[in-house]
Amino acid sequence: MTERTLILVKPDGVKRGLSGEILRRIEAKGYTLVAVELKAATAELLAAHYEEHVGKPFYEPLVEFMMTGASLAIVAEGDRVIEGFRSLAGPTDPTTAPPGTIRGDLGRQWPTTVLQNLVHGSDSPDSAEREIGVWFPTL
Ligand code: IDP
Ligand code: MG
Repeated sequence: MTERTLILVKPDGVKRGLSGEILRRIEAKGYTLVAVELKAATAELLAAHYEEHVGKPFYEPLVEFMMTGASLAIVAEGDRVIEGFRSLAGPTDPTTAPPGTIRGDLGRQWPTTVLQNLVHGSDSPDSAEREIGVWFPTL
């Protein structure tokens, strides 16, 4: 089923100049880019985006990290793209994410203890719809 997902190249990825490489992998897989925008997230935007993590021990450091620079917000479309991009991204911890994945090939949780793992991808159709609305209110 054709669906849409919200992908972020997080500030670590943008700063390291990996936006192009990550877009390349999304396109090489065959997904269509619907929207791409470099955007500096506010605390309010991040509270809406990371709704399910508010109150967790890593929430404050995560928001601080996500405000250290702009993120590249992407809406991609394709058959099972939600699941497919999470597979391209790899597991949350970049140190143990398998080679071949974005996090496994390009990330290594450095230089802080917060998981700077390069990308975000929506994890369900409901999250995708909410997150697309948060980053692209006009879509
Ligand atoms: P996901 O991005 O793989 O879906 P989530 O569990 O949704 O992982 O966590 C959201 C983000 O919060 C992660 O991508 C990572 O940046 C950060 N994070 C998750 N767990 C931890 C943790 O235990 N310590 C620090 N940061 C974490
Ligand atoms: Mg998540």
